[in-house]
Amino acid sequence: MNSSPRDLDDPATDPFDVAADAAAVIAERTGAERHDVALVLGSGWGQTADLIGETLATVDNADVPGFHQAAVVGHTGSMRSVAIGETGRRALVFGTRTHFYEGRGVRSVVHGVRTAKATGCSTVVLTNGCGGLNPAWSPGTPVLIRDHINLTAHSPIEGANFVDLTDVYTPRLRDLAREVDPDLDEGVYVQFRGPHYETPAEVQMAKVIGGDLVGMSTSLEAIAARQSGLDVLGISLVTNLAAGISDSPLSHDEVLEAGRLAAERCGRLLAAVVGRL
Ligand code: 8IG
Repeated sequence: MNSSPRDLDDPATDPFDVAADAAAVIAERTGAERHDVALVLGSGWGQTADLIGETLATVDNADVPGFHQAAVVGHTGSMRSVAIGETGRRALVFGTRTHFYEGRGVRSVVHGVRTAKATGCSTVVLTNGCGGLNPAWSPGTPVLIRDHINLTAHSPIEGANFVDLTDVYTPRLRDLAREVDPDLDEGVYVQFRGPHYETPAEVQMAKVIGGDLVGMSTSLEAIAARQSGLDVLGISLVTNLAAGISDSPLSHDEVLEAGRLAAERCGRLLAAVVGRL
């Protein structure tokens, strides 16, 4: 490999070259020439990939160009190559993501998605933990992402490159998820910068502009995925009611607990969807 790895933050670096470097390391370490689907596990989703199939290799993020250790408690700073049942296909499971609020720049935020494409994936499943605006969504409810509103004021796309976002969250994949779990609701995900949660007034704003879910990830990654020609499935786990929707204050412990409670439903959903892609 390169003795001096390319620096993703250097404007002179092409981020797609770093993704290609990362994919080469992943292929070498996992023994898999290609992967077919990538999953990004957000808050509350940590254990949910276990039902997809057997883990054949685990690679530390620190060993892969452009990747970083986990910044969030409950996330895992490694990626796994998982056999998708008996299909002979492979899933690349990212145990954590880089969030925009970490200040590493938007290239780092979308590096996993670009690396997924470079390993051969045609689909990425983006999961997250988020706040819900619909009081009927009790903590632990998974919700399909139908569309998003990106309030970060940033884009992962560089230059005059006008990527169409009409169907960011591939309709066929949403149909597939609903076949697996007919009770799944859909919603519009609003990405805030964070890392603070919203004020109740900001949550009301999200509602007025058409949002159903509030979080700190996913939108930028989904945009980069569409630029790369990947199909996208987005699933949020409502881990808490958004600020002001219920009377109680928000805590990360509540987030982790909701994840534990929802792990079985979410795990079955992921395994079934990935098995049928
Ligand atoms: I987990 O209520 C989780 N992540 N912005 N708001 C935002 N992000 C979140 C929330 C939330 N819950």
